[in-house]
Amino acid sequence: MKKIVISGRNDSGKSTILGEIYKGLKQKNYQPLAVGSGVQDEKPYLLKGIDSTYLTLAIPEPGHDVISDIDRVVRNSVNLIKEKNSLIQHARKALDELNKVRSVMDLGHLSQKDIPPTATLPDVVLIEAVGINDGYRAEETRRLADILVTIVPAGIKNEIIMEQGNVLLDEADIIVVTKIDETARDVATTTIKLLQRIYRYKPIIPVVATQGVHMELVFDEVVKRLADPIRLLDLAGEEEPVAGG
Ligand SMILES: Nc1nc2c(ncn2[C@@H]2O[C@H](COP(=O)(O)OP(=O)(O)OP(=O)(O)O)[C@@H](O)[C@H]2O)c(=O)[nH]1
Ligand SMILES: [Mg+2]
Repeated sequence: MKKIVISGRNDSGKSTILGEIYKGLKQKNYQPLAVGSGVQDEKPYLLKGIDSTYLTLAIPEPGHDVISDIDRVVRNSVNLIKEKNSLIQHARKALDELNKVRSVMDLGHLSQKDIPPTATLPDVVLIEAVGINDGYRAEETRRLADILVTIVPAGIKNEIIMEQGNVLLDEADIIVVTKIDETARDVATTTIKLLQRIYRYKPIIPVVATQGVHMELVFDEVVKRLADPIRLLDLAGEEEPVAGG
């Protein structure tokens, strides 16, 4: 399963963006599993409509941005969903059996509708990093991510962006600039221009995450990276007619 990691400073808007990306991926028929890094993340996730089945918290040790054994957390969550599904399937079978007995005894059928449907298994993981207050240097977060989305609040000090060793900016796949609605226009413009000057070839997307403004641009970049290029190549090959005889 591919891991999308949302990194960035404290209070930069990571949970809000994660919730938005979750919604966007659901609409594109993915089923993400959301992994928060602290109790403060739970409420924004639920507000964004993340189903509690697909929500888990994994709190890193102090000084760390993400937990080291995230794979275990993901495996546990998937196993829980599988167990629940298996209970549901058993309940359905049991009710079928009971209804057979009731039918022999001329009693009415009991309805299956009170048994919940089984849950789809997740196919992509969305992880929120802690955002320790020292800028964008958490290398473990970069290593963990298949797709790294780094969040920069529009009002951030320029010196922080220009610090050396900001791996989470230097190696971000997508940079999202948040809170442009509550930042003075000239300040936001300066931040965006500075990022564009340093990271010429990266997507740098200004958004108002709380209102979903420009979030579709973020989904497009994420989905583009989720699609497996090898598989796409194969498909392209199948469609091409073979030239000559
Ligand atoms: N005006 C405005 N507020 C935003 C935006 N994005 C997030 N916020 C607000 O900023 C606050 C922090 O947002 P979160 O998404 O919780 O930020 P976070 O980075 O997950 O915070 P921590 O996990 O606590 O580090 C909340 O009150 C959000 O409603 C935005 O684009 N515009
Ligand atoms: Mg958060």
